[in-house]
Amino acid sequence: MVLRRPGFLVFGRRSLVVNQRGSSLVEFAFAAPLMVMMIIATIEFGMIMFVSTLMESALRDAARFGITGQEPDGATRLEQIIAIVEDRTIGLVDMDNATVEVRVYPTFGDVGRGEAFVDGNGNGAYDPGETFTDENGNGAHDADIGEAGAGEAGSIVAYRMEYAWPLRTPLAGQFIGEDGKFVLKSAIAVRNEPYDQAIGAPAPGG
Ligand SMILES: [Ca+2]
Ligand SMILES: [Ca+2]
Repeated sequence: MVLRRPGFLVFGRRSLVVNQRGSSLVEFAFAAPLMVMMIIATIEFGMIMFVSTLMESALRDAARFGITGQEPDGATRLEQIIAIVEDRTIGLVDMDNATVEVRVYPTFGDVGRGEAFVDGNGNGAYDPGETFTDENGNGAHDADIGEAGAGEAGSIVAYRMEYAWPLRTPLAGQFIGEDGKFVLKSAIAVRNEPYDQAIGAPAPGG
C-alpha cells in the first residue's frame, strides 16, 4: 500500500509522484556515502567515549584499592594497581602502550605542581640554567614534585592514566587526534586511609 501525501491527491498529478520518487533515489545515492561515514564516525566516537569512561572507572577502582594500603600476596601495591586498571579496561587498552602514574604529594594543592623557578627568558617553562627551588633536593628541576609510589597512610596520592587510542577508521583521523591516534587521559587524587592507626587498634570499649 502506497501512502500518498495529501498534496498529490488534491492536484492529482501522478507524474509529480514519479518524479518525486526518482529524485529521492538520486538524493539517496548522494546521501548514502555520507550516511555510512556518519555511522562509522558515530561508532568511533562511541568507542572513544566508552574507553574513556572505562579508564575513569578503572582508575577509581585502582585508587579505591590503593587507599587501603593493602599489600597483596606476590605483588607490590603498584603492580596490583596496574593489574586492576588492566582488568577494568577489559582488554580495550593496550597496557604496553598506556602510561599509569601514581605519585604522592604533600597537599591536594600540590598535585601536578612543578618546582618553583625564575623564568629568566619569560617563555613560561623551565630552561636549564634558570634558578629553581630544589624542593626534593635531587639537584635537578622537577616539572612535577610528586614522588612515585602509592604513599603511606594518610598520604595524598594522584593517579593518572594516558592512552593514545588508535582510531579504527582513517576517516575519523581526518577530524580528530594526531597520526591516527586520539589521546585519552584520566586522573584522580585521593587521600589514603589512616590504615596505620586501624591495624591493631583496640576496639572501642575493649
Ligand atoms: Ca624559561
Ligand atoms: Ca628537584
